[in-house]
Amino acid sequence: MAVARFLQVSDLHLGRPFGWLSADRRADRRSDQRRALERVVREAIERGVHAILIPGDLFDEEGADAETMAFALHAFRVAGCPPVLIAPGNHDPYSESSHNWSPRLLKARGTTWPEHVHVFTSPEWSAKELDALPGARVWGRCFTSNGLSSERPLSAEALRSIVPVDASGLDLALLHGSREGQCPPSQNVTAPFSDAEAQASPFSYIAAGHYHAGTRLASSGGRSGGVRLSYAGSAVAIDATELGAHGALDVRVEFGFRQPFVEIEFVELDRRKVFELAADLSGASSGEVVDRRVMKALDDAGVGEADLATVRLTGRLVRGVRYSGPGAELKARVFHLRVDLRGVRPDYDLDVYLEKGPTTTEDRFACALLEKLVGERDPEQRAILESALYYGLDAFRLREVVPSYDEMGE
Ligand SMILES: [Mn+2]
Repeated sequence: MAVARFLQVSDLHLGRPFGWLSADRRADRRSDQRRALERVVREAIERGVHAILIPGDLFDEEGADAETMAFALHAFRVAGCPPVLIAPGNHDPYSESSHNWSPRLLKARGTTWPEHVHVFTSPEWSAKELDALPGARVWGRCFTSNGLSSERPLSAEALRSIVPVDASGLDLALLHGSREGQCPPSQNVTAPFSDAEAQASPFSYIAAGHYHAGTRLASSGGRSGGVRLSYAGSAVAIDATELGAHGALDVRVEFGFRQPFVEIEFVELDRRKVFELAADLSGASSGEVVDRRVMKALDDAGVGEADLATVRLTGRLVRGVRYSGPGAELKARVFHLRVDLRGVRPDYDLDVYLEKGPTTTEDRFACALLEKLVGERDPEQRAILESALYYGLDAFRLREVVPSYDEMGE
């Protein structure tokens, strides 16, 4: 019996601009991504894995900037780094004209991927054998454009040419695509496959990329036992919706004696965590009190200084209290804070306008918008009308309008 060991990491999105972070934080986050990849190489060496598996989206886009490319091309040039197998995804597809992958274009710039880095350059499945692991084959396929693909990479047709060597042999796959029924709301379906297709495939284990949240599929028999497929998720969180911990997977496979058995262990890579919290500002008598409520929500949830948080405020803002976003002390509490005020409503008694009928300009304005609101069913249109109503009333009552009923960040 042999034990094969791999480190699976994907969706690093190196070179991401991080425009949603404040300008002085973007470089830090890009540096976090690079540290994560360096850590992958270190962990791979320390754990003695047979290969690093990267099922797609190592880069954020096809023509990565020079600094990102220089880093990536050197990241694996570390003594003792095991073979690295890369299956380009929809963000960093392979083509002859790709500045990330094309050997010809890289050579023209006087560089190349190291010998031990293998890039799958065909959209058809092809295999790579590992010298240190006789009897094992790692299969991969690549994206060739960044358009969404409806091709089914695990259909019987796509897998026709793959014939397992023997029942105790090991066939692994690197697959960038979408497990049906599991697509996060912020992502697109591309290269779709069903759980049934994954279970029926000739692969003992499928290292999947594309989804930024980690998920796994247990084997229901067939070619292997244990875990049949898993997504490591993004190596570091790419946006504020990617909650929780992010990292790689240590994949261990017993094979060669009986049917392969697969176990995985999560390896945390992101030094920051992403949180989404709620806080009620009802009764807060000043902006500082609102900040303290947000601060308490952060404390209660155990948010660290290095972390990122979205805090959704709810409740009714006391009349006359202005809140135009977090103050300096609160901003300094975390790496990134976004305060969402869309759930906040001011303390205006709207029924009064409808009861007494319009007599002043303010009344006529309020009644006109309230009537529109009553007739509107679309939630987005309702939200716009509501904001317009409250901003208008602010203008009449407080003689000023500050952004309060929208989203606010650092
Ligand atoms: Mn992708």
